[in-house]
Amino acid sequence: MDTTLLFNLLVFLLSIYFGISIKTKQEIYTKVANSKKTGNITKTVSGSTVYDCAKLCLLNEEICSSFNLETIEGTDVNECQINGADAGPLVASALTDHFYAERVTAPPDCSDDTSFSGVKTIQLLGQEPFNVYCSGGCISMARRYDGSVDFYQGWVEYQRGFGSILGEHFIGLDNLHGLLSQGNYNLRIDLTMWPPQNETRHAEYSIFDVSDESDNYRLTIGGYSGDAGDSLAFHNGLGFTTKDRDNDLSPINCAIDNKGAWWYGYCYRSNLFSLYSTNAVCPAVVLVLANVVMLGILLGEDVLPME
Ligand SMILES: [Ca+2]
Repeated sequence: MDTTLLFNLLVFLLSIYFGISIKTKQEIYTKVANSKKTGNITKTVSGSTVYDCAKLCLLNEEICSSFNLETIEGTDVNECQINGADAGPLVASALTDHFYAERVTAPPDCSDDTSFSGVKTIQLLGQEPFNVYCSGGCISMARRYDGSVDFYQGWVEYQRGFGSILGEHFIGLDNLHGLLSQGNYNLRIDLTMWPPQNETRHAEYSIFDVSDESDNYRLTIGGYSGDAGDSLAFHNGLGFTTKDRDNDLSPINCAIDNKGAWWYGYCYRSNLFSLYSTNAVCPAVVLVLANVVMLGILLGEDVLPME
């Protein structure tokens, strides 16, 4: 059976869950790759992420003018090295990136203005600014409502994001990972059934994280609430699979077999980036069975035929 998506409106929104200390100082750290500063290292902390190290620098301004993040040779462990004002010049270093502070020119998400709806430029730590769609303080992660954008895309397209910010789009896995690394965000998914029902349901998750490329953008999902049913729990802990990058648990490529891209396992309970059926209606059989399988339908589970 071809993939069935019994919804005509699909919106993913990210809302900030806790405050972010990094952004409150309105500073951002710009990366100089493969470089380091030696001398006047006022503090070192092993096992740091770039965000941990930036926070440490912000909280210790009197001893921090910039910092190195060095990968300890032969491991994937990073060491944060805080440089004071008297550190030496930048020198080349294969295992180290250097970060220096600049004033933030754009906010890190949409939470600064919950009344604003529209396109906003945001900027993540050490990255170039990019545009997102804000709504009620939330960031739009993805939106589908007319099938105008092809979501059957490859790995690179999913990494970078695609579509139109004002129309159908996906924010991109790298942007998503960067956003979620800033703090704790909620994920909210709004679904609308095809005519004639036009009913809406939503699923909200208080635990949502996506790891980086080296870990195949692994999904962490939990803390469900809502009335759409929890069809994402099945996908917790799984890597992302596209038609040209198979990270699923099946001997076949689930993305090819189901014409989508998702955190597939063997293979899915939800498949929201699969084919979009235009001009579809819910067939009568759905009305009859809706009470039984509605939860699955609303998260795009492949349980019923479609006209
Ligand atoms: Ca496979």
